[in-house]
Amino acid sequence: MKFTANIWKVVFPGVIYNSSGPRCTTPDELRALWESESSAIMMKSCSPLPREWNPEPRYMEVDLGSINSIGLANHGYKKYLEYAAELKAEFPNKPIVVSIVWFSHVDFIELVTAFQNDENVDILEVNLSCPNVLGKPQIAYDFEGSDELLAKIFAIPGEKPVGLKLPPYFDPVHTAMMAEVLKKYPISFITCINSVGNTLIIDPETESPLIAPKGGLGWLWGDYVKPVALANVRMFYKLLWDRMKIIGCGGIKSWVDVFEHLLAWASLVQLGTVLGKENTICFERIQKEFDEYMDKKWYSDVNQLVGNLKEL
Ligand code: RRO
Repeated sequence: MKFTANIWKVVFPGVIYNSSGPRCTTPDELRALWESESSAIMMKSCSPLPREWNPEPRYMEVDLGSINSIGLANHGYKKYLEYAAELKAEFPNKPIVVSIVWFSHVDFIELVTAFQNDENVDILEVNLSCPNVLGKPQIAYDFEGSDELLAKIFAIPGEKPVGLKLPPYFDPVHTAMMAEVLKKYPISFITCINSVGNTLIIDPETESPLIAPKGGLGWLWGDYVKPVALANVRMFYKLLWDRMKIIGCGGIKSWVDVFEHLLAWASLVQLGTVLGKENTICFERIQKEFDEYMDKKWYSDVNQLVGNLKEL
């Protein structure tokens, strides 16, 4: 049995799709996602103008995940409007989700307005957790700044669901402070979590960091971050369960990770590192494994599962 999901009126044919991460930047990569079992097409976070990739090596896989400093490389939002039109014409049944990054309030307003007015885009995910203006914290770690920005974003007219990609919070007090801000706006969903930032992996053979940019400091994904992601899904569930959905992201590479994220309260999940490692075949594999397990457990409705973690 395959569960479906929805975010407002947008229906997802399954609960598993890609994160704004590996393999979703170029038209070929997006086409491959359309042709896969991914239940939506999430595009790479985009900015007003195209941005170049950071110097290589900028993305490295290790046994327990991956580290990246891609540098918000993307083709600029106007190209993603074009890609959305091409793909939607050919494959109308999968939701198209755009991801928007922040440099200034003006940029965000331009992009949100353009995507809200575009007929091919279904959902907007605003990335509040990317490195932004030099010397300032990530916007989602600045609660007052997030509030000001969200007031502007949610003043923009539009029918499409708008959600937020959040960084991990490591202190429940911070999670609660952010939840108070989020409660003020008609946010459709939050995606928990973006990568764990500013980490360092060293290769003892070469005595060097694995990646080149920023002296080797990069963003961590994969097995390393799953417990952090689950804790964030669960903490926000307790604060926001009656207001918005949560999309789980972090360390999902098999059916059991999907299962755990849903138990914590995710309604949908996104795949990142595993998509980088296995390519789009991972959707078919994980979906099949997950469906089989659901049948084995006699679950027939996703709501029998979502949020039903049996706390001790
Ligand atoms: O492009 C990146 O370096 C990047 C982004 Br925008 C993000 O949101 N998360 C990440 O791990 N890398």
